[in-house]
Amino acid sequence: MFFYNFSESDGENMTVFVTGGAGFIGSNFIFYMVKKHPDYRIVCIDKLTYAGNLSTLEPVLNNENFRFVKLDICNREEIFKLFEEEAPSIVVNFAAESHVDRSIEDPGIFLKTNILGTQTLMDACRKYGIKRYHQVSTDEVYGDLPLDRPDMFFTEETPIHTSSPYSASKASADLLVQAYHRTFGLPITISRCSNNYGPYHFPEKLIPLMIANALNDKPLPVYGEGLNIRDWLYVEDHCKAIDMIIHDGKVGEVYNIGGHNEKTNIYIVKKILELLGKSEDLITFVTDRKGHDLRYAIDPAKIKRDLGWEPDTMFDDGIVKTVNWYLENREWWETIINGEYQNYYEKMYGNR
Ligand code: NAD
Ligand code: TDX
Repeated sequence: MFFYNFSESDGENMTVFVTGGAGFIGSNFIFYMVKKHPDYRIVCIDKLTYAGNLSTLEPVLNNENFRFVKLDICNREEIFKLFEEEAPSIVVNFAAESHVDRSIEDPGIFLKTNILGTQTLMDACRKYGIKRYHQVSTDEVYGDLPLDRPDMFFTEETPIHTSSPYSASKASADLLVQAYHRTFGLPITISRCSNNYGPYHFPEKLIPLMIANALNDKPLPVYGEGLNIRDWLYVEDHCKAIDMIIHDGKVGEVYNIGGHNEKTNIYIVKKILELLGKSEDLITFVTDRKGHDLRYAIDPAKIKRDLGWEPDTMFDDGIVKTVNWYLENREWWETIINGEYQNYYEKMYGNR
């Protein structure tokens, strides 16, 4: 096992593995990195599950500093081969099963990809050497906050306390990442981000689902009374934070990422209808999610203080940009909702 020191000056020799790069945040991160660090070699590893879309990466597919490899992060033999071939300096692990509702239906694949996939990547990092392994985690590992305590926020010291099989799998991975740092000295960092939104967000998640349904004049299924609160971050701000952490973050540390943009779900749904000029009659209250977390809210003081990160886009601007993106890129999401997604939708919402 060997590790080496990081310095920005060896940019030309820098190879970054981005796992899950054909998904929502991973693809946005690849676009961000290609623009910000054109001399870096980016290798995207993605299994192309239902949530992965190779067409999303079309703008960079022919870039000479970019390579796409269709591969499961749990495939130890092939992952090790790829590390040997490409000798990455940095690994940023986005690859995951990411939808809470699916984890309630079928937890198994969440444990496999999110925990064992993380282990496989870190074992390869140990064997072939790495400057940084970065784990993209979530604020959901902290559980939830009460609705009537707006003074409470998640800090990096908040105890792990999970609610869904998804968040339990992400928390397990975080613990494993910290164990590999303590036991094997692996140079890791972890970021825990709040809810992202923006371009290429898969239309099973709240914001893109509501935009797509509104545009198709279909009912907008709001869980419970729509009073649960999420802390929304425009995806590019998340990408900017990860770029800062992998370059300047302190090895072994956890960084929370969020921008104080707390909104109730019903506020968001009404805002989308308003922006699209659609009637609130489309709102349909449906059976609540099992174990539904009440409120997430991040305290980003640490990343602000240590790395100077701040979000550039506040919710009221970000939601306008997002709605416009879905209006201008109908083909991207219509292709998705015309396929296997129909079966998913019927199963999840048919009798709700
Ligand atoms: P996503 O579901 O849109 O994309 C996941 C990607 O991972 C897909 O391209 C999929 O094909 C790929 N993938 C899944 N299993 C794989 C495997 N076994 N091997 C290789 N590739 C695999 O997810 P997202 O919303 O972009 O989330 C990315 C990461 O960020 C996840 O780790 C998630 O937990 C975390 N996160 C997401 C949010 C959010 O609001 N979306 C917030 C905080 C953290
Ligand atoms: O149809 C819906 N109706 C509804 O009311 C859907 C899909 C969601 N909701 C509610 C549930 C949540 O309170 O909207 C809120 C947001 O739901 P999701 O978009 O499913 O996101 P969430 O469960 O908050 O998890 C997201 O943020 C943290 C990501 O999917 C995770 O990957 C990330 O870790």
